[in-house]
Amino acid sequence: MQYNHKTIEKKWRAKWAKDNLYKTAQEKGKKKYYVLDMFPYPSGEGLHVGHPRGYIATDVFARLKMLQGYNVLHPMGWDAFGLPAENYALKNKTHPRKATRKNIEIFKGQLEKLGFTYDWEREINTTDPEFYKWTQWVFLQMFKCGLAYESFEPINWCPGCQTGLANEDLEGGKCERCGSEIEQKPMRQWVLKITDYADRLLDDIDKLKDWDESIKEMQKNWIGRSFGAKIKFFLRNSRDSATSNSQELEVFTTRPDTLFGATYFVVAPENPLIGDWKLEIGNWNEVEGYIDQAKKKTELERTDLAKEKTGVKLDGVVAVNPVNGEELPVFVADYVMMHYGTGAIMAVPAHDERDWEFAWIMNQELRSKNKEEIKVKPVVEPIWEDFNFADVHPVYGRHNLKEESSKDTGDRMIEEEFNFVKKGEKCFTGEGISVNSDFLNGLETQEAKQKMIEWLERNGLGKKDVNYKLKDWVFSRQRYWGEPIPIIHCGKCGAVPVPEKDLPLELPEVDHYQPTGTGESPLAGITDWVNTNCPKCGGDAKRETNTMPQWAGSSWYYLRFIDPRNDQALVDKDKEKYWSPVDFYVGGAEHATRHLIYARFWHKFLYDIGVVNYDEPFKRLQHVGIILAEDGRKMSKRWGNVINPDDIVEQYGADSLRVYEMFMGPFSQSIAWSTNGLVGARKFLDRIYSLSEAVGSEPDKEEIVSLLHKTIKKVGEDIESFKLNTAVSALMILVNKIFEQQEGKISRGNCKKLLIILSPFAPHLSEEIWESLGEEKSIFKESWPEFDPELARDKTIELVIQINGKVRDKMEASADIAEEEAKKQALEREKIKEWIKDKEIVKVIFVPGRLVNIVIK
Ligand code: ANZ
Ligand code: ZN
Repeated sequence: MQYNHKTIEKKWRAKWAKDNLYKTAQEKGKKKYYVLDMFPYPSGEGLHVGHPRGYIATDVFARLKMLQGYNVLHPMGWDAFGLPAENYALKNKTHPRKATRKNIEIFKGQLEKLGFTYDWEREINTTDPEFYKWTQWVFLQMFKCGLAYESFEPINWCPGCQTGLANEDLEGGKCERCGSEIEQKPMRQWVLKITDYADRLLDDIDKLKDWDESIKEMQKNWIGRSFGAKIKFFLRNSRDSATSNSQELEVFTTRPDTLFGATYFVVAPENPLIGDWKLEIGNWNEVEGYIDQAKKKTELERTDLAKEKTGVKLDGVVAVNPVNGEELPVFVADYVMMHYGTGAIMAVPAHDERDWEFAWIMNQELRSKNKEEIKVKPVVEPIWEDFNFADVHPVYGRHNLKEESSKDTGDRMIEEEFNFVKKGEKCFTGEGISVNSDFLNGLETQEAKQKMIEWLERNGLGKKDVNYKLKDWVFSRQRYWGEPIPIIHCGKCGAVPVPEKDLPLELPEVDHYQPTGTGESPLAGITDWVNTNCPKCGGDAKRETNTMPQWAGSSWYYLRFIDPRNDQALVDKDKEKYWSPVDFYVGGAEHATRHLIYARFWHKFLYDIGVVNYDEPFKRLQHVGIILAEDGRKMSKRWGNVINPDDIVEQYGADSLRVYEMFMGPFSQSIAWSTNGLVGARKFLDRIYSLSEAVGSEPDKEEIVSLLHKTIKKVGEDIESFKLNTAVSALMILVNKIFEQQEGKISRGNCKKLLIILSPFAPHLSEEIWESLGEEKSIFKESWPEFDPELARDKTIELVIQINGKVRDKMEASADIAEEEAKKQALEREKIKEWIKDKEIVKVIFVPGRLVNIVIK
């Protein structure tokens, strides 16, 4: 029997809105729950069925929490500044504001059809001056605390988007948006000192117990902290060491214990110091040619381990190793990056694989020219007990691993590797015992590092140091569609903040919002906006014309949902205290290192200045897998495989879409759309509808009652742990059982329970049936049903575990445990593992209800 989704769904959405069912208010004494989606960019293409997957899941979750008696905050808004919105507007020749407004309307219309619990009175939009007033306010506080500064360093410039970009905006050296090769361009820019927070951002990751491990790992790597030392080398003219001046140059190393093994020295091609030595360098033309070549390479090409290393020796210059006075040849090579460490390195080919490769390649050339080769000097010997294959560099050696592995196996091979390493015939990057290193000899690596640092510090030749991969956040864009940076430049007073009372500093209207490409934003052309007076001295001054990047508003928006219309403060303190932190945050994994690092940074800053009371913004984090098209490709206009949720809602109903998207597979996995699956979801709902027509007073069979209680327990627990697919499947199993055992009839009391646990997934249909049972209040005013633990308990049995037919262990298992699960559990038991040790498992046999037998060799 089919239900009419069109009339039912429309009716309930109107009623919920009229009754203000989802209006959220602070209620003293009621437990709060804040569940949030990463808010969307309203792009011009509208939503496809992949977008709502996360929104549906948080909605199911929010409804569970409502039914459990929580005061739930589940808001929605728009992240509408930034390049995508602006590029869309440029392409369609409309003003970005107009385009944005229209896109929001489309998005909102699409979302509204899906029956979400959003309180639209809390809707926010990052491009609304009442919102970005506070984005600007945060910037000003950072400026006052010395965390926002102007810099003139070369930055990433995208010739396609015609703007500077942050490191986070690149993907393999290309613009993440348009794919253009990134250039390094020196220009004035605003930078946020996120590196001041690097340690806290890193160390506090361990507090985030309910975050995906993978995302935490990505953040750790992005911050990339390395402990080591800075060491002073001296560069001087090799011909006339007595008279030439020597120049100090520092290197950063994570292995100060290998200082005695440094056999050459490298400077990055961009290092300005090379120019200072122009007169001393005998082969200047060659060096200059190399530097020009290096400029054309992308960062990825330069750092790729698989690419052959290149470089040129600086004839006439040597570097003096501070620990033993040895003179080392100096090279310029592009595997050394200017913006990491100090832009120069001490090279230890015996223990660093990049240096090893470089020396290997360079020596072939030097040999052919009859010049002195780079030495390889082993200074760390491996310890046999800890020796690990992975610490031996496999390529560029006299002994190639591939050849050997065909001849030798096992221990012999390891022993041979060990001996190669000892002789310095292969690169060894592991830790061990210092050798050939004077006062470090005999020490283990950790101790040797320590001792070398002490020696350097005592002699004023270096010190302990930390380095981060994370760079300060380049925060200005030379584009129109962003928050104006609230700074005024005065000839006398320098950069002066716009007074807080003048916020918001509104984005002015311009005739041309196309990027200028000159490194200035289109705002620079509006002279009557640019020219202003200095707030400090009253003299002539000019406004900053750069705008903020699209990541600004999203760095704090979740706080504004708590108190969206406050014009006195970013957020009211009491309200913040009640609702913060976000209990559960759901969104795409692509935000792991950008949005989520930026937001944690801003939040910690707001914590430090007393705006928020908790130092991490998001308690639990879950990432959502992508929905691919039925053909297995990404949904895209380009492939013509986009499915619009509007069409699905029209044909099958919103509840079917909701149930299907939750059922289609584990939430964090990417998965292809299937129309068959959708039809299945609709059939399931039709069955429930017909069930409701057969509600009676006859009591249900014991088996059904017990299964109902199990299902109540399972659905609640599964939603809580975001196993939404198995929650739906449990509901399906229950409904099937009712048809099988009771011909689709069910008692009134149990039908009500079934409807409540179904309602988070299919809210419209559940409300409709609920009402047809004579209920007057909304089903969402009910409580989540309790289950009887006795009835919900799985019947358990004892399974015997045998090894080669002999009983070795026993375990409790549910009576209907699946074969795979039984085998897995048996093999994971400590006792059994002890019996098996490293013996080969031939097969595992399962006899349901009785035993698992493991056959080993
Ligand atoms: C000598 C040495 C010996 C190194 C050794 C390693 C092993 P992470 O861990 O990524 O921080 N390095 C330093 N600055 C560099 C730059 N600007 N471009 C390229 N490489 C640079 O890496 C730190 C190590 O990377 C440093 O430690 C340095 O090489 C290299 F057995 O110094 B090491
Ligand atoms: Zn001034």
